[in-house]
Amino acid sequence: MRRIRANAIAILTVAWILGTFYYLWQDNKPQSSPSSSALLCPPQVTQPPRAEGQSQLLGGLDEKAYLAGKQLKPGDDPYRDHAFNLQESDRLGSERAIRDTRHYRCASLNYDADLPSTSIIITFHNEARSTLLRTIKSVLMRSPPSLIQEIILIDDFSSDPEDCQLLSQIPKVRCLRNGRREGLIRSRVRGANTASASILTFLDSHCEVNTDWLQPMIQRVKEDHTRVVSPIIDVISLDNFAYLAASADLRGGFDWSLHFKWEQIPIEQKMARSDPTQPIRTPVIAGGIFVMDKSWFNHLGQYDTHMDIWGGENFELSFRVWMCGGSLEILPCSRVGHVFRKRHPYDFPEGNALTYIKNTRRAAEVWMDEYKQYYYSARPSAQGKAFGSIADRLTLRRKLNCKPFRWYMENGCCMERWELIEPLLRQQDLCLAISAFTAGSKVKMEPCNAKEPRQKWKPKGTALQHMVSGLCLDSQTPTGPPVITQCRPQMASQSWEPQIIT
Ligand code: LR7
Ligand code: MN
Repeated sequence: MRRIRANAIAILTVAWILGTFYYLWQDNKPQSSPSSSALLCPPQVTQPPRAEGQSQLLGGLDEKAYLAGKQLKPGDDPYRDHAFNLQESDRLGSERAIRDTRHYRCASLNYDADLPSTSIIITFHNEARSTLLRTIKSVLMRSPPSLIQEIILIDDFSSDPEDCQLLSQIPKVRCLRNGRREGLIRSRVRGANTASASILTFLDSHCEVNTDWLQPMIQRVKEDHTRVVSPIIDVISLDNFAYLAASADLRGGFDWSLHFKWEQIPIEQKMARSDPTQPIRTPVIAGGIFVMDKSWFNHLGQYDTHMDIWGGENFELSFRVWMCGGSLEILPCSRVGHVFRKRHPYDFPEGNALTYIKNTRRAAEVWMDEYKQYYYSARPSAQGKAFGSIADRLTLRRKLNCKPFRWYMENGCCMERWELIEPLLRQQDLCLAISAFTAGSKVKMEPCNAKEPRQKWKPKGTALQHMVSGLCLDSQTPTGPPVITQCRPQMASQSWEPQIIT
């Protein structure tokens, strides 16, 4: 009898432990997993509004006529004009249900009842009618109406001026048309300058916002106006327009050529994240979809309006926000879909490469201090290319009393660290090399080559010694570029924080 009771207790204990584990596992399981949850909880789908609401949403705009006004002709390449499958986009119509891709715990969060309203700013250049209308409609469908002060469209001198006029018939929508092609940076500034709400929300012209996308972002900015926040950006397939959930473990990053990329959240931060609804601090934002307090946007100097067409403004804004007293975060409970493309469907009047170089050079020259040398090593073609005057932006930086780039690099939020894989000191594909074998010589980045004597280093206490010259890496002053000097490992300027490589 006692034996049986002991067994029963043991079985119950095991069952209880298994049950606990199962519960915890369920809790962490990505909601998108279709298999085990299929029977109990059908995937949540964000429904379009009921039929009677639809006509009101668009006011005077005759949607059918608008969409029919520009359609693919039989035999045309559906990818030609927009670098996505226009036929599929048109076929979808202006609204559709999309899956609620948030972690299920997001649905039970509460937001203040008195959140401030926002001006939505969307700039476009020759956007397809169906994608642009879906962007606008998804905002009207999936945002609490009281939070949408207005939707400001900036038509960046698209070939057809009619789109702007027609879309202005939609309630809350205003459309401004540029008299010449300005690019997305100056267009956004124009939009921000006419916005009447205290909070700005930027969107690309081919997005679909998801359930409760706006409240988490406005809440964070309301609590602290120096926060600049963005959603997790889901993927809308450029081929079949399927709405796909993006990973919730990514943040923004870049390489030294100032090329944006998504990167995994560092492992120690990931382990520390017990609550999947919490914000993720990010070194940079992708650039197109974010919410920012309007006076903070203005205080920080809006954008660098000498940047043209496309590119680089996301780094410039991100560096500036961190270095001048703000912060950047991604909010996992806010989801917005975006059509990611493989090429630009529009022309760059000065050429794509030159424009990107001009814009990123401006960002590097104004914000990156001695680290700009890494940019030039990674992008040698940038040297000598025109980038205009940066005097105004340097004055701005001084006036705002912004921290050095070194601070940005060292405060955890940044790039992959240096790796000493003897004898190379590498960061991705580039290695640290001395420029000459004499004391005082500068160091630079170049493609790794383990046979190159100028690239060979070894640790010497907390210092790093160049093997051939015997000199040590020295940061001199915080603002000057690093050099090699006589080894004095006890000196702070020669002391480098170790990192264990496994
Ligand atoms: O001359 C132009 N004028 C414009 O108004 C060129 C573009 N545009 C508009 C365009 O119609 C679109 O609405 O500007 C917006 C962005 O242009 P895209 O969609 O061609 O850019 P992208 O999605 O490839 O680029 C990302 O990086 C850009 C760098 O300048 C901008 O910051 C984009 O807003 C940004 N998009 C996103 O962050 C969405 C997520 C993608 C990622 C990563
Ligand atoms: Mn885009």
